[in-house]
Amino acid sequence: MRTITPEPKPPLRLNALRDAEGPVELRGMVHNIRDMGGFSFVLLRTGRHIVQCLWDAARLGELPFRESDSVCVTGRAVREPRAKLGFEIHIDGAAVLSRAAELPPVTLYKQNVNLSLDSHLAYRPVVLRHPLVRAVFRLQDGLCRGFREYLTAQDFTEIHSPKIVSAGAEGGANIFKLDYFGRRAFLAQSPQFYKQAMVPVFGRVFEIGPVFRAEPHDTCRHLNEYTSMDFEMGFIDSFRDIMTMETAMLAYTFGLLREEYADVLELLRITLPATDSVPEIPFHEAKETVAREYGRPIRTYADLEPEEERLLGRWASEHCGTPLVFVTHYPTAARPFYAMDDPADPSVTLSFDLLLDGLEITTGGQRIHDYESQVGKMLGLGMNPDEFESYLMTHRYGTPPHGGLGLGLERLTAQLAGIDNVRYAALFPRDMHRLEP
Ligand code: AMO
Repeated sequence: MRTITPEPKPPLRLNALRDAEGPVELRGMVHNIRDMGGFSFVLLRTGRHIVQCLWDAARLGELPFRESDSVCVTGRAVREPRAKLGFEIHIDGAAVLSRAAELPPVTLYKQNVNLSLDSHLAYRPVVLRHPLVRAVFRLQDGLCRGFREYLTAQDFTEIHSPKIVSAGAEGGANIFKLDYFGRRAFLAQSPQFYKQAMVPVFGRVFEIGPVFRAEPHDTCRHLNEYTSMDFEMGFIDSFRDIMTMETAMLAYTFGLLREEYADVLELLRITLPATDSVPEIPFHEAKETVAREYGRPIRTYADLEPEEERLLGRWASEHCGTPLVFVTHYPTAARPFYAMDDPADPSVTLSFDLLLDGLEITTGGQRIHDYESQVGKMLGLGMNPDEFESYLMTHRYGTPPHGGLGLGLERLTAQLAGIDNVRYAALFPRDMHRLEP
């Protein structure tokens, strides 16, 4: 009888290779071959690195592989200061593990990807292999890890809420409808109802998951499916507890990136924002500051316009030494029915957005926890509380003062990496025109 023992092959670590003496074995994909006449430089792409190898044709004969093949090479690691990693592998032998049927349609070994948005996304499965492109998703890996590790350490419990739902949580028309065995259903716009329902269960919860927005917005900021990083916490004293938690989470995450993703930060030329004192500015004051500082007339008090957000980012960088800025007290009319109004001025809510470099990356705030108040606000908005019976169980059967936030993973990634279109920060973006690849 065969059995499986839990001892996987250890992942290939660069240091082990670098310090190797004697034979080394390396599996990877042929990234590029440069014929130097007599010998060739073979760049092997592993899951983390591009390793320079040397193929001596006089000794080994013709190359048995070509670009994009998967190979296993054996050889010796030799110190070589001119190689990017500080060493190279002198190949003694190679086995082809898998052959590509065709050469890639895009060059993956040039410094930059010079493709139009359409071609880039059409060839996405291949373009993602480019070192600069895949670095964006290593960054994303670090961001999710930071969020998860920090919140777990703060006693948050990770949850997974349904994405097929019977009612929208965020209001508005931007919701995908679905035929669910003959009944009307929707794709979740956010885990809002469920994370609130979990506060009386665990006190603190978080979720990293897909959400769906049917917004017909063909902009650089909107996706129709994105990854929402949400948390919700009970027994708060104020909505500022949420802002403090987010700032601390970001500080932790940026520390993790500095420690474990330094190669990614370098490749993408990322300077991480300062998090030691993030400014906070109320909505109306934010509008007036932008108007005063940059001469942009206020056109509406309904919401912040994208240009105002951009200028506010500039203001934070110029005056506060960080591209991060919290805008607080959004107008009640601009926030969903679950937002708590400010008792001191019910025309505004105890809510906030966090902007990074002039783009909203987070929305959050305190929620209504009192049953009568929540039903009252729904009625005031012309909603039928009967349609939200299961959501209202949270309030009816008791829930502590609580609040939380939703952070858009792709927007955060794009802003940190200086990417001007959020599509490039989604592996396989879904927008109005793209369902493939
Ligand atoms: P909101 O709708 O503001 O709030 O979304 C929260 C964050 O999600 C990101 N985001 C988007 N990213 C890409 N494409 C989109 N179409 C898109 N829409 C939103 C943004 C935004 O800040 N339930 C609340 C959050 C909460 O209060 O807990 C919510 O979903 O980064």
